[in-house]
Amino acid sequence: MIDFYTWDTPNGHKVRIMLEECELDYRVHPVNLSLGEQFAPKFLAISPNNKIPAIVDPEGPDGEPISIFESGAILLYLAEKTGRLMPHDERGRWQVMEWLMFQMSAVGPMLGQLGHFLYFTSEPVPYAVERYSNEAQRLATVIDRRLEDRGYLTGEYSIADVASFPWFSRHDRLGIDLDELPNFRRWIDAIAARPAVRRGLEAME
Ligand SMILES: N[C@@H](CCC(=O)N[C@@H](CS)C(=O)NCC(=O)O)C(=O)O
Repeated sequence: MIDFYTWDTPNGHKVRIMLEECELDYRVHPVNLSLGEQFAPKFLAISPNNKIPAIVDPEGPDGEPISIFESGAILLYLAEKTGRLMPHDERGRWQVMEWLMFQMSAVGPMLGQLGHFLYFTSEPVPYAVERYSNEAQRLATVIDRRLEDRGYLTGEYSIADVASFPWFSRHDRLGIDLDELPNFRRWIDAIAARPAVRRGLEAME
């Protein structure tokens, strides 16, 4: 049984979707970010950056317990553990790496900042909203272009899609305009229809 430390946010949803896709047994430990529970010393021991998500797998690769933080690392770990949502050929694996790193370095940070400046500042900051809105729209266009001739980011559904979906599924809330992005829309709808994804997005409490 994997211990899963999370909260209802896109980074938490990525891992929960993956746990559901892999049909792994897991126990949810809510880390209430509004109450600052991410700063508790006990949580810091498994997540040195004080952020969700994190997991503890009692059966690590050597049979000993292992804890992992950073959602990208957790997705890779679970893909390797189960042999799921990661291609078995080397070229395919590198494509997944590219699009996973694209999510971790661009999609998460930029859409995260946009959400912050849209919903969490005490007073409006128009420059920041404009900057991150433009970047979010640009990133969605990158995805749309990538999907012109394929159903998923690397052909087959993989952890690259699992990583980006929970961020982009919030396109309405983030004001991303889908009018010119038919491939992006098709991709969002296809992933949202997966039963494991629906379970992974259920509210925790
Ligand atoms: N790069 C990290 C980002 C994790 C992250 O930003 N988590 C947010 C929630 S989505 C968090 O725990 N925020 C709490 C805080 O910043 O105090 C990952 O992908 O796991």
